[in-house]
Amino acid sequence: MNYKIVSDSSANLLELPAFNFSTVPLHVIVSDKDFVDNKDLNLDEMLNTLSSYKGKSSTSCPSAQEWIDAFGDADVVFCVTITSNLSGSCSSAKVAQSMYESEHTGRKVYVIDSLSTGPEMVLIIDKLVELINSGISPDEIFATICEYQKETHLYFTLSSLDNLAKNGRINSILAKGIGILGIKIVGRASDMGTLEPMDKCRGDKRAYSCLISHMKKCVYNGGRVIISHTNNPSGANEMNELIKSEFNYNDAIIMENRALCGYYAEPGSILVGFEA
Ligand code: X90
Repeated sequence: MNYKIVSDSSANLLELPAFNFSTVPLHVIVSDKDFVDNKDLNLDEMLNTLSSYKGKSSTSCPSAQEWIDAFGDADVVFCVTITSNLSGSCSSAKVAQSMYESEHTGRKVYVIDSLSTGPEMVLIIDKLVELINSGISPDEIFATICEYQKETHLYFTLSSLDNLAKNGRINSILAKGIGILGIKIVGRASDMGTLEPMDKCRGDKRAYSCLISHMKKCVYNGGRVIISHTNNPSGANEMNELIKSEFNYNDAIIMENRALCGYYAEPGSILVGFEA
């Protein structure tokens, strides 16, 4: 059986070494420019355009046809999307699923709503690779991944909530004051796949140790960690060092946010995906 994993670009992954994988881009639209979140994206250009542009900007999710094109000719597709509570990506994937399955008898698509984004999607994708390679059946893989999702989390510190508020992804009252005077928000992806604020902190250092204290409350106990950042490699390293010293963890994987996560998790932000 020919397996494929397909995710949308909010996972910040372009390829998976030694696995049949494709990604479907979301779009960031600034003025008349469409930044397609694929391998050709010029992230610096996007961030520079955004910082100098004061008008409206927005994002859009993949169409069902884009998902179908990415499914290719696989017999079994595991499709991982950004949270359905903040994006239409998962709905498009479900439309693609029923079209693909009805056009190709015997083929099967499993849509996995990450209820999250970025590094937590990478944890799910890595676990899918492990499960597929273990040789268990597709239905068993799906059931196991649904259980695994209960153990994975996404915590973050954000430097601004402007783009989230302007695009109606959070309540705009929440966004007030964040970013001004170095106020950072520390939050997490809720069980429903929405942005759940946990604390407000002044300055990066306080925000990082605040995030660590919330990880402790969540009974983080040395599982895998993946960190992504927007234009903040030093912050990501600092967070990695803190996690290593506080929890005796080896080393997190550090990744850069691409267009979609970089647009909403504005420069200076850090996302931490971990297994509890
Ligand atoms: O369909 C679209 O246009 C995409 C909309 C995506 C909106 C949310 C993106 C969040 C990106 C920000 C911090 C993490 C929040 C996680 C909450 C589940 C990253």
